[in-house]
Amino acid sequence: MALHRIFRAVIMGPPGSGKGTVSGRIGKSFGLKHISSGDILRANINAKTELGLLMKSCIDQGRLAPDDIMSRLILSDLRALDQSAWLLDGFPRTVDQAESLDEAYRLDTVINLDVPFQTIQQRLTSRWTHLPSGRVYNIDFNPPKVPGLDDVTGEPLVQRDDDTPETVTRRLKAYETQTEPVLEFYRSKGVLQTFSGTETNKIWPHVEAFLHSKLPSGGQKRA
Ligand code: G5P
Ligand code: MG
Repeated sequence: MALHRIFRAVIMGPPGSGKGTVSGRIGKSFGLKHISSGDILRANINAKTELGLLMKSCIDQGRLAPDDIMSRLILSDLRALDQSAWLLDGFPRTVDQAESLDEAYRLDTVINLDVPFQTIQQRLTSRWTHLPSGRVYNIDFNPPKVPGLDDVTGEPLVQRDDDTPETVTRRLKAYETQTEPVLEFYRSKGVLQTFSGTETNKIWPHVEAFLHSKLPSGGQKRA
């Protein structure tokens, strides 16, 4: 890869596989800008924007938002980023969305977190989120320093409305039927890199080593 090219990557994996957690580490180590479609939607819901009001019931029920809305939203955010290297989390989630992204950008890699469904269910019901930043905690895995408060800002943490056991089951079903085909889309393009495991701390060193091989120069780091 030419060193001057802007690095563009996607992170995929079922709900709760650790996309947000791993993206935070990638952001810190490699300076890629983390764009999470779920965080963007939740920020809109929180701010009661027209989009947020429209999407709330969809998300709360564990269903995917419509492709045309999501593609327009994310592609316009990416255009605004201009020359920054980025990591997309939660988009694309359907083959239709993957095709829209493909028309606009060439990806350097797609990191796929392959975590068994059995591992996931319990993680999500004990997740706490700082909505403004998207930082995630877990009562067992990475608890906040002060219970209920974000480590960085001290603001309150909340539980996501779609982290109930029934909704998590629906989200996993949507992943199986609508998102898994996207893995094949990227496999056929030769950019899919899969990391399997049940613990983020064991998966992370492999992701880190892989990205070091793709981004060898410190000059590639972006703040
Ligand atoms: P999101 O926001 O994209 P999901 O469902 O894809 O949501 P989610 O739930 O955000 O994914 P994640 O980011 O993969 O999960 O995982 P995470 O938050 O890092 O980790 C989950 C929990 O496990 C955390 O508490 C973390 O601390 C803990 N954890 C991590 N690693 C470990 C470990 O090793 N051990 C343990 N014990 N715990 C660990 O999308 C939400 C909704 O928005 C809509 C859809 O309705 C979607 O359902 N949406 C879209 N709709 C259409 N198209 C799109 N492109 C859309 N994007 C979003
Ligand atoms: Mg997430």
